[in-house]
Amino acid sequence: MTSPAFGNPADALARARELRALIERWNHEYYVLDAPTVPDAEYDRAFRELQALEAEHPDAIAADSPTQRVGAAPAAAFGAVRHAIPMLSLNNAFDDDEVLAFDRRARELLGDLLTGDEPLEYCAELKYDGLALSLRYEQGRLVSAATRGDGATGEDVTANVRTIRAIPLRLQGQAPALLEVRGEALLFRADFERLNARQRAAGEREFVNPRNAAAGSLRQLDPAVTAARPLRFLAYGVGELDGGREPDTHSALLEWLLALGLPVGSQHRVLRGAQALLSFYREIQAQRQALPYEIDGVVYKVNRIAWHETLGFVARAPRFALAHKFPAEEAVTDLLDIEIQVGRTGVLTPVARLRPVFVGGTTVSNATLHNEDEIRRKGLLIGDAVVVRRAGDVIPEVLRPVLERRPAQGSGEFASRLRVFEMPRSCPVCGSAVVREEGEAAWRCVGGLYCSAQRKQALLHFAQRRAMDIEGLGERLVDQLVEGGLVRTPADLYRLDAATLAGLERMGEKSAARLIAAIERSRQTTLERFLVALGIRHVGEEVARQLAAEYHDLDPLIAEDWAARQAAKTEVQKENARRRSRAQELLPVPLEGVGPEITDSLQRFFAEPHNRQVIAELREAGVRWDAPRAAQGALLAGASFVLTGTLPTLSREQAAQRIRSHGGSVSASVSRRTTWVLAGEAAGSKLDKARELGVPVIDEPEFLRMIGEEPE
Ligand code: D41
Repeated sequence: MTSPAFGNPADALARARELRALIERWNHEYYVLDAPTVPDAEYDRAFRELQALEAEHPDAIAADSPTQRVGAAPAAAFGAVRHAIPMLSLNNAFDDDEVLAFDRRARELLGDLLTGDEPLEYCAELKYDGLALSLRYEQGRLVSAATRGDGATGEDVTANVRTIRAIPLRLQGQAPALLEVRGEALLFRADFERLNARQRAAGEREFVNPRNAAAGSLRQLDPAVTAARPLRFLAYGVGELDGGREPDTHSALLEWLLALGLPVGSQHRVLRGAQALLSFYREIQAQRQALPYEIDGVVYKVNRIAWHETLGFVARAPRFALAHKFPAEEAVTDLLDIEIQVGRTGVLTPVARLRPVFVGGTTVSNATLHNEDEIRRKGLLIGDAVVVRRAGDVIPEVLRPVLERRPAQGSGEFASRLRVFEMPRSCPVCGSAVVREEGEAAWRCVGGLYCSAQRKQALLHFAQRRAMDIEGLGERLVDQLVEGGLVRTPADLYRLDAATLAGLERMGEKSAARLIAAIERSRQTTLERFLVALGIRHVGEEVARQLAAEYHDLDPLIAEDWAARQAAKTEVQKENARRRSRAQELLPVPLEGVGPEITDSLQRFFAEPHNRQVIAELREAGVRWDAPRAAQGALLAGASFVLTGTLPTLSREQAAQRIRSHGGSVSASVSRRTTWVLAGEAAGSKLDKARELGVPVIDEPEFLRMIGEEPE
């Protein structure tokens, strides 16, 4: 982390003073009040900036600077406990190079203890994101418990720890006369969710994350409150030990603690060499979200305990261990603006425009805010500093404003810099009215296909893979087609020519020709896909499948009296209820999965003349689907196909669809029963198998001619 360079020592001093005041306040909020106002990453950044400043200007270091101690003094409410052996901190690594340097240094220091270039053995474990605790067992009984505090002195939390069921009051088996166990107190995710639900129900303040909830639960003045909190503990080491023999390796130590009845994380592993550590890191990172508790990295420890002393310490951190941290999942940035996106069905979605920020391993600059209630619930103002979270592959989320960054209300700065978000009273794209329907969170533009935003989204929906599958018709192209007035409805797509397309931005003749070919191919589809493509509200793939299976063709769907159909269905359901109570045989329910919301939507869609017009135009343009069963062409009836390799123009799905629509079937492997193998580029073992069994092999052009289509 870089600090702004302060050439002028007076500026450096002022900045250092400012940072110290900030950090002290955050420490107090975090350690004493259990109510942090900034994410850890923000704290770390300020801390490192102060460290860097003090390194550049040693005269700027004050004896009471937060950099001169670790952690915080114990709260006065709990008795102080001096740790007989200090609880050290861990050095952090944020990238691979730091891990390699750690390994190199350890090997150098161990020198002759290692033979030749044999790799150093480590025990790797998870870095639990909790609160460090020390537990003292005398003659196998729990006698005291203390928090880490500043490493030298912690708080006596014995009464509270005794209420934690995850911590044994008596050890099992051969316990030593004195054993000080060190580990982390934490809350599992599921327990945290339940705890917050309970807090909510009781009208109490919710916790920001499991770690703060764990800290808050442990540092309760009333042990009865701690007892009601589902705290856990995971052991990772030993402090004082008397009257027992410490195992030779850290991995054996963990096994020993487990045998004594202490909870130990299940993921520790013995590894040799730095590359193995890096693989472990990546493996755990991939599993991170699936773990029952939060971790913020992994920890590597030289496995042979006798070598820990040889390696020694730097400041307050041992040289035998290293914490390899994951990228922070939360960061603070500015909410620059809230813009409105209009979706396919006209829903107005507020989207946060953020000052780009690196979080969870990527740069985030936008995040959906869902709807206006969500913005109000979170209390966000445009111009706020906000906490952004991106965990794993989950979409980024704006969690909350950093209230302490907000100037006092009423001051001039407040008025000029911060703005309350207002949902627009008309569509920002087309100017049509917006309505909020009863029981819905979203505002909707009533402009329909008059609204160019909805038109664009409708076209993208029409062309998507699950619908008409027009490859290459992406967002940028649709923008140009709609804005240039070239395309208004999906039917217009079938009137485009290559010359027009080639004139568009980022379009060469080749890509124009490819797109035209893709549009051509999409004419042959299935009723199910066509129904999905129309974008009728509530009609997705599953509903489309049911409708296609029941109606076989579009005209009876258009002609259907959906209200009557729904009424008839309700009658059948009532009749069935009567029959059920009399244990009689039930009648089949028509369109089982198609409820009134869907039939209403179908009724409304097909009643709209514009929609019927577009459907008619699409049919005129040659869009067709597999004919109703009775009249189905039996070109490939009874033929069994196997597809292999990449075909020149058809996707696998498109080829399979054509085979099925002509009465053939597709199977995964070649056997004597296979009629044809349809092979493309880079065909593999299936092709060999076909040759072996003498199954005829055809290519795409042959296939297309077979079903009466013209190859390109
Ligand atoms: O999971 C952890 N948070 C963790 C913390 C761990 N797995 N191992 C640790 N090992 C140590 C040493 C090597 C110094 C005994 C630690 C910590 N320390 C630690 N926790 C809080 C400060 C230091």
